[in-house]
This record gives sequence, structure tokens and C-alpha cells, in this order.
Amino acid sequence: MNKILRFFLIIVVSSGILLYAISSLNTSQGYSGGNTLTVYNWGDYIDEDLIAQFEKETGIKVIYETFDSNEAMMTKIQQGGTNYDVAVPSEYTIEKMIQANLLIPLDHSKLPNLKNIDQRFMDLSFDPKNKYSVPYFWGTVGIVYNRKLLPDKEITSWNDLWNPDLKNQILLIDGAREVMGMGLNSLGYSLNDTNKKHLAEAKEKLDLLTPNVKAIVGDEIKMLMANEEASIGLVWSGDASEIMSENEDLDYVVPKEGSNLWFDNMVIPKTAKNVEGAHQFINFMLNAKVAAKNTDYVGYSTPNKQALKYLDEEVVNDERFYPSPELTKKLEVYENLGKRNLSLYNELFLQFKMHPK
Ligand code: SPD
Repeated sequence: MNKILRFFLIIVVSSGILLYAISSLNTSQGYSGGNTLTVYNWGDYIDEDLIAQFEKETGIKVIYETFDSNEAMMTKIQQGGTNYDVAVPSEYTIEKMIQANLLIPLDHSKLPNLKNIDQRFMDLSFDPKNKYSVPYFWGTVGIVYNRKLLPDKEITSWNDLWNPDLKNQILLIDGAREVMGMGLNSLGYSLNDTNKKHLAEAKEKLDLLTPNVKAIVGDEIKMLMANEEASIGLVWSGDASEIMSENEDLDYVVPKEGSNLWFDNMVIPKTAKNVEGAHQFINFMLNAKVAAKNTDYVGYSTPNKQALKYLDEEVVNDERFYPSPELTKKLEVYENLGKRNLSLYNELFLQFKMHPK
């Protein structure tokens, strides 16, 4: 082989090796774009068979990552270095992300299945005209409790949780707004209160709950409640619905003082590399049958009106998980309280978590 031929052969082989190395590096670091789509969602919040179905129907490979709080999700997107194409924040975080210029406006012409969504979940104040987000799931915050373990107790109020009989009996979800909200609501304050004195009072009241708190946990709260490791839990409604299907002694109540009504919507972050694929994914999740299958699996309440007919009547008529518009009027949606106030909520929650028993 002459020298020139050998030279070209070396160039071709090394370029091939280099291209292969770059492509595997991209895949292992969540590279998306082309025929890949990176979805960033809450843990335990999708029927993974649907991901496989989407991949089969579109030929797009989905890289799926999860988060456990709005704050963690937004920080990661803000820091950059990620390629998330679709994310699922809650309402007040969507407003924050819009303000921080972290979202891409949606092209509604690519989302024909948006017609399936019940109008009561559209055009809400955190995202007028759904310019940046479309509904995924919605729900409330409340108390799941075990009737068998608490035979002589009717739980109807946040204040019931401060009963000294409940020592080491309560599990709390690890959410600053949820736990601080419980403290505020139990004192008759709004869960969007920004009065520093009220917030300090709520933190002091939460400290008094410490002897009753067994643990502050993430998604494992479902397994712990179903296995009767505790008799009471502060949970999101969908988690309650899922664990109640595993343990018939459990019940769910939204306390009489009031609570939170929340909305989780799908968005396309500025980090997106596959905006076309992101629209395809969102439209797929808005399909009535897909939304019904997802709802059935995840246990949360669907805003997809057309999906309801594919779901068990008993489920969609259960006012604990599909509260009527009248009932939801009594509930409060979290507002974007601004950076300072939200930091104060987080700081007080952290202090509560570190409070000794
Ligand atoms: N395991 C999935 C939990 C998702 C719940 N979203 C709650 C929104 C809170 N604002």
C-alpha cells in the first residue's frame, strides 16, 4: 500500500472512531435533538408503557429523567448544561419560569388534542391563554389516614394532627409550600401569606407538631402508608388515591380550614433541542385514550374531559379526587410570591426539618 493511500485510510478510520465516541458521549449525557427527546417529570408520574408507545409511533427515542420538587427542577433548568425538551412544573413555578424567560411559547397548531382539555383548566392566571403550558394533572393537598389504626378518630381539620395521641404517627411530603401551608392554614392564614409574623407563627406551630412527625419523605410515602408504617400522611391527592387502592383502610380528606388546589402543566423549556418532538410528545399525552391510561396508572386527576369516558365511573365521580367547581372555590392556588418570600418559606421549612424532637 503506498504512503498516500495509507494516510487516507488512517484519516477515515480515526474520524469514524471520533464520531462514534462523540455520539455515545451525547447519549449518555442526555443529549437530545434529532430523533431524541428528553423529558423531565416528577417521579412516579407517568405510565412508562406510554413512553414505549410514543417511541414506537414516532421513532423518537425518549430519555426520561425525574425530579422531586419544583425548586430542584427550575434550578437545574436555570443552571444550563441540560437539554430538557419537555418539563412538568406546577402553576406558581410556571409563572416564575415565564418571568425568568425559561420557556418557549407553544405552537397550538401542533397540539390539536388540546381540544380534549376541560375549559376550566385552561387560560388560568399563571399562564394566560396557555401561551407556554398545557394541563397534565391537577389535584389537592390533604390528609390520608388509616381508619383501622385510628378507630375512634374522625380527621377533618389540620388541627387534628396536633393531637398528642398521634406521637410518631405522621408522615409529611417533603414540600416547603405544602408543609408551611399546613401550618398557615391551621392558624386560619392563607397559604400565600407573606406576613413575616404569620410565617414565624406557622413555623412555631409546626415545631409543636415535631413529636408527632415520624418522617418527612418523598414518593416512598405511598409505600409507607400502604404498609401501615404510620397512620397519617400529608399528601397530594393522587398519591392518596393510589395508596387507597392498595389498602382499603385508608381514607383521604381535604381539611375544613381549606387547602391547596394545584395544577401541573407540560412546558417546553428554553433548553429544548427538539421543539418539534416536544410538541409531538405533548400532543400524544393530550390524546384522550393516552391520558386515560396514564390517569389509570398514576392515580392523579386528569384535566382531559374526553379521557373521563374511558375511566372507571366510580373514580371520576369520587368528590375526594374530582372535587366539584364549588368545592374547589374554597381552595387556594399557590401564587408566585417572589424570590424573597419563597426563600423565606424554604428557609423556615428547612429550620423545621432540623428541629430536634
Ligand atoms: N409523584 C408525583 C407527584 C407530583 C405532584 N405534583 C404536585 C404539585 C405540587 N404543587
